[in-house]
Amino acid sequence: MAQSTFTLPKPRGDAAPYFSRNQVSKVLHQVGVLLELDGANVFRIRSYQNGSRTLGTMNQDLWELVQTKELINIKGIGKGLASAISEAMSTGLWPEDWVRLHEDTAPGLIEMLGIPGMGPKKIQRLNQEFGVESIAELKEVAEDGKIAPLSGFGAKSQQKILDGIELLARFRSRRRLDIGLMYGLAFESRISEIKNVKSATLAGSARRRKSTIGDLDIVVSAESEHHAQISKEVLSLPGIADVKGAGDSKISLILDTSLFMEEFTVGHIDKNVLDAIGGAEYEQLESGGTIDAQIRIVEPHVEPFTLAYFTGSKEHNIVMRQKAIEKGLTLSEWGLSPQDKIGDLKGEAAAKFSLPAVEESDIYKHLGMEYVEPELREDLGEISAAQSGLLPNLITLNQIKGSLHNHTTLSDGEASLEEMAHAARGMGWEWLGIADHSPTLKIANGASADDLLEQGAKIKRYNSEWEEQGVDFRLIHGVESDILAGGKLDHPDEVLEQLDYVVASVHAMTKWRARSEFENTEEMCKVIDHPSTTILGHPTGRILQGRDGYEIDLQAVLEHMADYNANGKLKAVELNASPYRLDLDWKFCKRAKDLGVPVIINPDAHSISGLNDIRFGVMNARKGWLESSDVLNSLDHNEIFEILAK
Ligand code: DGT
Ligand code: CA
Ligand code: ZN
Repeated sequence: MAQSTFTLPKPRGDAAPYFSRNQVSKVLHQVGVLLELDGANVFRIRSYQNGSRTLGTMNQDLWELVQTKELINIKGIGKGLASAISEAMSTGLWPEDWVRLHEDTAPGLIEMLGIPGMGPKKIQRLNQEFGVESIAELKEVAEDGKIAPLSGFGAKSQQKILDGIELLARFRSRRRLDIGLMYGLAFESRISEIKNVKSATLAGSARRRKSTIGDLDIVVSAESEHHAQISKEVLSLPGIADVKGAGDSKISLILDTSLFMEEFTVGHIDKNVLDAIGGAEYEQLESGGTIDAQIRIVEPHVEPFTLAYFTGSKEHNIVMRQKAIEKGLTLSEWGLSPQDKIGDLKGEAAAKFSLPAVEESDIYKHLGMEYVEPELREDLGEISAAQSGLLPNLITLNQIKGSLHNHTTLSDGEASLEEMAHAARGMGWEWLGIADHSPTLKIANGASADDLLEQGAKIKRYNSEWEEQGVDFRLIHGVESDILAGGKLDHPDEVLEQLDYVVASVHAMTKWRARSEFENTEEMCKVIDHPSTTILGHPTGRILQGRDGYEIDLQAVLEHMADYNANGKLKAVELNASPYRLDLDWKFCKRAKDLGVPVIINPDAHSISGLNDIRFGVMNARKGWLESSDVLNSLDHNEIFEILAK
């Protein structure tokens, strides 16, 4: 969390002004918080808060105000503050009491600021009452029920603290792919713009498109004489909350949301998902979030090896090294060298004898393999496939021609049918399936049968207009039917029969999560048996960083669906592309493919921008070995109508 990284900025350059207005404003804010944690006088705290706000929003040049001694006349900045600021900017030294506050405050108290709903005042009080100095200690007193009796707290607020601690822990360990990529690509592009940088590439789990990201790994290529300069410039980029270690070839950082050019906001989240992921406090967590980043700077001839190494996975690397050994070679992050030439030499020294590589594919070539796309590097059969030329030809975003699970204002979507269709056409799609919620799902404003059928009539009208005009675009009419008790679908059969397709989804999560795997699997198979069910929506109900799905034997469900497909009846499984879900998990994509169960990648869009989530679905599908022929999205509009009719 940004709040956990309270440090005083180091002076920049070797002449005044040593600090920027933003840095000073941030420090004043920090001092205000630290004073509050320390239980200081309210007026003193307020003077720092006001000072920080004033600097943050003013238009004048702060350094000029310091030089002309006019800072003192600015409303919101007291005498003492004005002189402390002037001193710091002129000398590069922060006032001693500020330094002491930063050094003396227990880091655990600062960490507690990251717990949703916890502010400095509450933390100070709890610290004073119980002597708690870490989140672990705070958790203990809350679990012992000691917070509830305190005046101003109560049982509810005690529970909220416990929930917040859990949320923070879950949130901190890993970040979702969309968030990881957002930080990773933004930082990658900032580094690429630094002078003398040949390339900067996001590696690690983000490049492999894992559903969640631990930390970011970025590999930078440049001639060695520029490494020191580049390292220095990386350290002065915006968005760095803290530096954990820095040299000419390795930098370890913590990034926060100030990295982004535009103000950080989270887009539309449907209510279901929001509840699972932390409710109203979620946005606070996300905008105060941080992510660790490791940067390596290497010479251009080494870069392909370093990139391959830091792309991983560790498991893939291990097998790659074994394959190298079988060929009398040693593979490392520095090179691929013949064992008989290197003798006892190791690492960088051994790599002097490396076979050449201009790009990663050369490494695979040297080892007698096809190039392995980063998404596949998980040691799940990709290496033997690469040796025998049997790697899949992975699906790409531009092969997507439509999707089948999207919402409009008829249920809980933000955009009308027309707006959604327009947006889909703008993305180059040939068709868009609309599947609004069914009546049972009240929180999602599920549509009545009458309204649903009216929507269908409208869609038919649009389609015939487009056909007449020769427009290559169609709307397809479905529903997202809630799965009801006993494996039944919402809406009477005669209504469902009038639709082009039905996405069957579980939303009664509490009930499904309380049940055994056996019961859930049975019920799911019953839903599949319903003649109207075409697509199984978000098959496990998981919300990444939010909640686990219900227990289910997904393999058994897929096998059940496979029987239908083998007999010419379409039963497709959804890969819900929302980055909060990515459900079907990539590991099951390959299983569906092997069983002959078609996959449909669905953004589950609740807004126009939600359609763009399709790209996360494609990433996940690629990671799961899917080719264009494995997904329904690659069909043209005639073909999709044809297959849905089965
Ligand atoms: P993450 O950060 O947990 O989401 O996952 P990764 O895959 O990004 O893992 P990370 O950041 O620990 O390391 C980046 C890559 O560096 C990893 O994918 C493979 C490589 N690597 C790291 N440690 C080792 C190791 O001990 N052995 C091998 N062979 N490779 C390693
Ligand atoms: Ca990583
Ligand atoms: Zn939906």
